[in-house]
Amino acid sequence: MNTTLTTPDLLKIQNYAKSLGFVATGWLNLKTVEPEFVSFYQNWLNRGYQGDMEYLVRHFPLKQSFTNVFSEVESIMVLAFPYKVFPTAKPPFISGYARGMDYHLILRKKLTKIANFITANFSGKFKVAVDSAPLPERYLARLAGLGWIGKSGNFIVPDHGPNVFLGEILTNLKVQPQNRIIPDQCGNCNLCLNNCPTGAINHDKTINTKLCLSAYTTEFNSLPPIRLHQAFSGRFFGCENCVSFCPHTKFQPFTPEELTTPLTKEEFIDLPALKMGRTFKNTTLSRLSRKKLLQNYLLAIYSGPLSTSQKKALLKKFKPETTNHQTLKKQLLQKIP
Ligand code: B12
Ligand code: SF4
Ligand code: SF4
Repeated sequence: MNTTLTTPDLLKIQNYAKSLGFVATGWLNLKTVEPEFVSFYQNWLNRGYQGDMEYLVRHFPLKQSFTNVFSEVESIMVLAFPYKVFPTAKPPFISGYARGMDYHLILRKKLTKIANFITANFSGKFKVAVDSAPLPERYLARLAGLGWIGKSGNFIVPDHGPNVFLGEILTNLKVQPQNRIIPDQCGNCNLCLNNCPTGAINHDKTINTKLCLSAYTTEFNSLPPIRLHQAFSGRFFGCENCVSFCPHTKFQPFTPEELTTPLTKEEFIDLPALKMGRTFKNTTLSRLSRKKLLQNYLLAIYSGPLSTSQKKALLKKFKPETTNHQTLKKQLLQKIP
């Protein structure tokens, strides 16, 4: 018979997680998703809104049962970890979530610490997950009572905001049911919809990723349609208007050490000559290939604040390394007077 964690046990684990910096935690004793979620997600895929992210189609059947991630799963602890964002985008813009060390590495380490704490105190086996496992993380976070899903699709933790990462610990321990749902607090606010630079946010809280600048700078290899070029406005990695305009977002200043990853303006301009492997080592940006980063570079140079002659000179000097670079260089130069 597996151990059943009681409310005081969960509180002890929650306190430990808070000591490691997590701002919200909750538990679920579910093994599968509800049928309503399956049709909602299928409908999103049917509209082709996953764009280049074909892996989402492959992951969809796996997402429906959490036993696909951990065969012995009885309960899931869901956790939210805060990240800092900028109030405004300044080129070359790198989203707050991607500044500093790769969050997947940081969170995985912290989740493993908590899992070890659980095992030491209550026994049990576990599997930790952040982002890339086939789990519907926002769905789980809502059911675990951490917060609500905003109109932007972002998951919002009350008193903290949408600027949180989500992570999970799947265990073979049973938990007393918690039944905690936080009501939606968006009300009449539409700031995310009104400030999305491309109108990528649908009215059912989903994203059309074929219009999303975050998708084009972090996930897609294909080129954005020409009509979106200017909207990049100097973005190099990620976009977070739907996070930074949210009134629930808590802003905290970055310390100088935390700002070491982002490039200076001068380094950025010289990016093709930089040793990227060394510059971006262990950071979220290291998840992208040099080819992809150079594609982002061209768009950021074109749409950023440099003078027309500087842009023209940099684009002309750029030596394409892929056919995408070639096409993009041509498209962008054609649009500069
Ligand atoms: C693919 C992906 C993307 C894509 C698509 C995003 C999207 N909105 O669909 C792109 C590249 C655009 C993206 C961008 C970003 N992402 Co992203 N992304 C993912 C990933 C890998 C899968 C998301 C997915 O399946 N999308 C499809 C939609 C339909 O599902 P969903 O977004 O998960 O959630 C919907 C359903 O769950 C549904 N739902 C929830 N409960 C219920 C219940 C019922 C009954 C029903 C019917 C529906 C329902 O409502 C949600 C909103 O539509 C997750 C990690 C994961 N494994 O889940 C991270 C994740 C969602 N991303 C994250 C982050 C941080 C971001 C960015 C902020 C990064 C940035 N600054 O550039 C932006 C935010 C853009 C936005 N508004 O969503 C965080 C989210 C944190 C948060 N607080 O919400 C996650 C969870 C990663 C992590 N582990 O922290 N992302
Ligand atoms: S990340 Fe940017 S482009 Fe994508 S939905 Fe949010 S505001 Fe719109
Ligand atoms: S900006 Fe407003 S509408 Fe959008 S998620 Fe935040 S509170 Fe909700």
